[in-house]
Amino acid sequence: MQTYNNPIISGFAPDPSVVLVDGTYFLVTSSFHIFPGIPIYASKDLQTWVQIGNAINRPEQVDLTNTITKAVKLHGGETMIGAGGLFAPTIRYDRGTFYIVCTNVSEEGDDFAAENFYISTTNIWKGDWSDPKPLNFKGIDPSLFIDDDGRAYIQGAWRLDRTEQPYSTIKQYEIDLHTGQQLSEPKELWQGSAQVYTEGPHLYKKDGYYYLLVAEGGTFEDHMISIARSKDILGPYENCQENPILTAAGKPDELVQDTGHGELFQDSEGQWWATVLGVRKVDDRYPLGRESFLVPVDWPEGGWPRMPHPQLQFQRQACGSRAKWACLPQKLHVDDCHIRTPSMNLYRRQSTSVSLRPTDATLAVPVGSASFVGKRQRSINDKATVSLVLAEANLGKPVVAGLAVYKDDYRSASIAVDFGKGTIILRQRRTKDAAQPPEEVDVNQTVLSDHPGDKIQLGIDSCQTHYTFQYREDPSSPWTVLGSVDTLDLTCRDFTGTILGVFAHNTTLQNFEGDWVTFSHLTVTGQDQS
Ligand code: 6LW
Repeated sequence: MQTYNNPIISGFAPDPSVVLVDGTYFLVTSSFHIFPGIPIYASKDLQTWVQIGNAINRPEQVDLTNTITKAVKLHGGETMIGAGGLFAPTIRYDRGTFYIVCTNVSEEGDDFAAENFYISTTNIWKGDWSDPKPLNFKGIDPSLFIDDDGRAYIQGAWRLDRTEQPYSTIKQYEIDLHTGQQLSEPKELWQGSAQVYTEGPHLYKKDGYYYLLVAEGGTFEDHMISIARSKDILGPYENCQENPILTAAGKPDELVQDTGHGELFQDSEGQWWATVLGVRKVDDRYPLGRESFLVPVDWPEGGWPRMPHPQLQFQRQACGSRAKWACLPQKLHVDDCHIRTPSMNLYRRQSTSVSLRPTDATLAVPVGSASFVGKRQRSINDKATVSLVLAEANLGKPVVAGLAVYKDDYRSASIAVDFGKGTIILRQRRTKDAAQPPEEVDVNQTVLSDHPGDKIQLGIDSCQTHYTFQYREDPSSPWTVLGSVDTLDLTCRDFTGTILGVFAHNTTLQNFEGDWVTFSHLTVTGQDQS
């Protein structure tokens, strides 16, 4: 027996999809409006995961510039903050080629607009993913199933033209993966068991049955996984009497809440597993957003799969090679995050520093990209620090630059130097109610010393309940706390997680060509045990 720890991918890692190829597991997650998009993680033992690339890594593949975030009214009447962009990718492999199918959502609610596409590569390590080929359906969450006879089928959550639930239904059509040509009319497979937001389909074949796994209930408190099966790939699909086979609804004592959107897969030894989405919720706070959890699956021959609720730790027979993979070198900057499609000419990399060109786009712009680069927050107890160079050329200029925790254009908080005013400011953008427009507040500020040194250090410490913002002008002196922000202000019903990163903003409305702002030694260090 071996001890497994959860989450397997922490921080901003929803809708995990997995494929096993030659002893290596590859996992992809949603990335919404963040570029590069669709992070790819690899593991040999389902425990140590390394980000090896991003499937959307060239701005020409998918344009995220106009990806908006907006308040969306949910079925139950609540409002959520819905990010657009890359939703729920599925990864599959067939005879030497990896495929990812995905949706790019550019509007939500009444103006729902989603482009579905697939990309492929024969070398996942190199990361030269193709340009997207379109998939023809109106909906989200495409999946791909390749049958033993080589025929390929796209499943997806089709949006129904009505305002009543089920709102969406699972349909399927056959596709020629080489040309992208649709080979059959979409056919409805199943409307789900609960029939509320029936989404996230994945199809599997086992013991003479096709099994259709879906997410239902919406991605928050009522989220769940349900399953149906049929002897014929076209249906009819029979509902499992034990549905939902996973949910946290009605289980307030479970730490991992909102569980759903999952993937079933076998390890090299034939054991079944599932990766599922969940949040670590304490007093309504889940600062890292939706994350990926692993659960063992019991799937007897001819029977239905059963899975326990995800725990932070569980025992299970070791799977695959026991090789620990911690020593696999992480590719430089593979985990960088930009807001929407960036202009790469705003960034200059040196070995331990990055320079940003200040632009008039703030972290709050609803479209376009601020001058920002960061890393996903992976630990609840995290520490981000950076040195900001106080260049002569910037002093007195209309530039605000610093370190931020960024959720979306509705919510962020930053500690920054206002070069024009000679101050250090803690500024927060928040919305107490997703249905209300966000407000911007200066939580605190102080004056930069008369004779500032070459650099100032900025830091953000996080824990379950707070982000604490601090600075020091002399690296050998203790940190001075400027203030703190409640993590609740960055959490509500939403899709994304938090990103810690640096930004540079030109505060004039004219196209002021400011000097580069240089940050050195940006570190984001997780302090969590697992
Ligand atoms: C995704 C849907 C869902 O498309 O949330 O949790 C949506 N499930 O299946 C966005 O991640």
